[in-house]
Amino acid sequence: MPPLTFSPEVQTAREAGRPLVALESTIITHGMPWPHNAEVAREVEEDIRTAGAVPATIAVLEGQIHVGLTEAQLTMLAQTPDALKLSRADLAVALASGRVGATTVAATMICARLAGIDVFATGGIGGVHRGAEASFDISADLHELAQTCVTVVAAGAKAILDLPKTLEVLETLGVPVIAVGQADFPAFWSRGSGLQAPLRLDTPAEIARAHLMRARLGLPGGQLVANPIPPEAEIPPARLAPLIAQAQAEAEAQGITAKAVTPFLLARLFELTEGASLAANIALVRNNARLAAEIARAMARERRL
Ligand code: PSU
Ligand code: MN
Repeated sequence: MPPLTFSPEVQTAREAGRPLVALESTIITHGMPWPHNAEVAREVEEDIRTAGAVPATIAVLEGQIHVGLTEAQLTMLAQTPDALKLSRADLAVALASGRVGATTVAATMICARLAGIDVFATGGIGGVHRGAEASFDISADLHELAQTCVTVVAAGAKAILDLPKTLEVLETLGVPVIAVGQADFPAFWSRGSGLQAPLRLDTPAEIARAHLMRARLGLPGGQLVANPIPPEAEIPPARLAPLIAQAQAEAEAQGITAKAVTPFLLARLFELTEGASLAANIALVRNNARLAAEIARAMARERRL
């Protein structure tokens, strides 16, 4: 039996068969600065409740996968920047050694599947980093999407990445990349990337049916639902491009590698945009949470049909 601990709210929802939405915790510990991280974590949970589903923020504490965090656990985690950043490779070690760990997209997908949760909302997935042809830095999130049957709602992949290569790898791995409401693959802080998304669906019901159809076909893996940032919150790509290039050059000059790369780039962009990147990140996560709640509700309805 996997070491799962459900919060009282999630336990009650499970017993009542209510739709659940998983949330990750690396965005809290490594993606946003204190105290914004704690505020956002609470707001995102509330957005899901308002949209008629139940939030389950996932983290590793005291040898258990916690599915749903109490207010105290959430605040504690938000003030633990040295929590481990857990991907597929790290999950068992963190659990076996009783460490505090925040789950990335990959690890959250694994935990959500163990907990029977089909839908998960985050900001942006990890992907192929710029310069990956030399560094080999390709996020484990992509391989997880290929093997774990959870629908991940994100604003595309983070624009600090090489988006054309990220789409190529997702295609190779057989991951459905579904843009919502537009043809363009979203670029996290910006609505468009100039790259066509391979697939497009415009309603939560269609997305839910596609998830269930994959299971009926016996296909492993999940789907990436790429939901553009709301128009009023987006940062134009032309404003971001030089700042991303600068942050990237600094990361290389400082020898930042492996798990540290994404947190470094996000933190530098927060400084270089004077907080605008964080405001956009918050808006897009909340937007993804609302759509994920709709998809989870549609999934529950489709299952009853
Ligand atoms: N979305 C955000 N902020 C984040 C992340 C997602 O808005 O910080 C995290 C997720 O946990 C994702 C991770 O899995 O960034 C990617 O890390 P890497 O590039 O090291 O795989
Ligand atoms: Mn990486």
